[in-house]
Amino acid sequence: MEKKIALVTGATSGIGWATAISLAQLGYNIIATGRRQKRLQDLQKELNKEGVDSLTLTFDVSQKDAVKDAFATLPDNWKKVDLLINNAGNAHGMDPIQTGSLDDWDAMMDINVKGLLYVSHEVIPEMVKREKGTIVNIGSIAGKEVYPLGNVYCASKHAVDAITKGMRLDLNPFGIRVIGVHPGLVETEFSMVRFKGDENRSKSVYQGYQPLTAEDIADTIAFAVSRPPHVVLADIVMLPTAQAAATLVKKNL
Ligand code: NDP
Ligand code: 8X3
Repeated sequence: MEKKIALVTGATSGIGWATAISLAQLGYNIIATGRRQKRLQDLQKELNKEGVDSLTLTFDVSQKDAVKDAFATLPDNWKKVDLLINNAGNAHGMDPIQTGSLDDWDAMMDINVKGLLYVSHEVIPEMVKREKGTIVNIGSIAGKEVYPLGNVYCASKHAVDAITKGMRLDLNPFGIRVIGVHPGLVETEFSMVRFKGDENRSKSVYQGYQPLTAEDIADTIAFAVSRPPHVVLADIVMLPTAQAAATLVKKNL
């Protein structure tokens, strides 16, 4: 039987990288995307070790035309994506609304929300035609709660939650499974991006307790997508045990 194809956005680090590896271990051929080409090449070497075929696409999800152009380069035998992991995204800054940066706000809405839509727009029509497929959207605890200084990041992830629900409704006639995965604190490059390379501030986010790892999230995604076709784990909120809510984390400092 032909191998299924999974497309993972934001596969150059963190949750996306770990998910690409986990899905390869499940036997999927992988389309890995991101902006950092060298990282994609490194990932491809790891995927080769898993014995699957892979292909990389280097583009910025927030650039509508770049997304279209990248998908247009897909060879015919890679066009039928069985599993889409909409993971690319980040927080940019953490400021009160009255002093927030317009560039940060643009980045979060353009990447986390519009980028997810642009990629989905390229993938979903083929799933609809074939009346099958699975979509996993990576939201966040920030899409379930709003926390101080989280304002626009939380808004972007609430939008991801709404889009996930909307996809599930609209794609219901076609038997397409739509899964929302909403992690709490996961130690990745996320905080380095949010705090613009401030290593001390980034490290402190994960100190005094055991955060989730990217592999924890990847394991859960692999579990969810490998349920029988009649089962959808529609909405998964996943926290470190030390975290009870977005801002309540039991730390031993
Ligand atoms: P990382 O910073 O480690 O990874 C982010 C990924 O997104 C990278 O591969 C990056 O690739 C990609 N990305 C960012 N901007 C763009 C862009 N404009 N175009 C294309 N790709 C882009 O963070 P995580 O792995 O933690 O984050 C993955 C997802 O998980 C995000 O949606 C995040 O919001 C969400 N999340 C993270 C949590 C956490 O605590 N870490 C908790 C809850 C949700 P590149 O830079 O190469 O383009
Ligand atoms: C990332 C987790 O708590 O920083 O989405 O919003 S949090």
